Amino acid sequence: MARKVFVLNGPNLNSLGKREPGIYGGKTLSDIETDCRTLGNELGFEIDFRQTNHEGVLVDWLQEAGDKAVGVAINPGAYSHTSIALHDAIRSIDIPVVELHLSNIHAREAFRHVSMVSPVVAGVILGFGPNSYDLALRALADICEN
Ligand code: CA2
Repeated sequence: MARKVFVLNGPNLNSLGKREPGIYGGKTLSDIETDCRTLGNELGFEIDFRQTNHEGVLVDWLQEAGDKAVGVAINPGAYSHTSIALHDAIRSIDIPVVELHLSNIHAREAFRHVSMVSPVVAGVILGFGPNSYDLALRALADICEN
């Protein structure tokens, strides 16, 4: 049976592909979901791909992943920079979590330079556009092998 991996997406990522392609790339979130499913098949993962604009929903999904999944790839969107609740939720689960970002948050506004979740994740992938999702899944596959 394929191992379940949650791919979680935070606020405004549902607008991808509609505006700001120069920063985030031209793909929609639906395009990225399709790519994740294709790669998931290759890696032996069953992908559960979700997006919400609500912080508490991300907390609920992280807790759910702790019970059902072998790992999580998460783009927490702007909550990366503010959310102690996400930090605590990630700390509370015993599976690897990879944080990812489409853009290089360190090359942007100062308020994006800090991530509240980075200290409690297995690793961070950023700046590769939609390919950051691909790299995050490959990182999880590597972690789950060892
Ligand atoms: O680079 C990333 O993946 C981010 O997590 C994306 C977030 C941003 O707040 C983070 O600092 C970095 C933004 C999500 C998408 O926002 C859009 C805004 C306008 C049009 C399309 C998407």
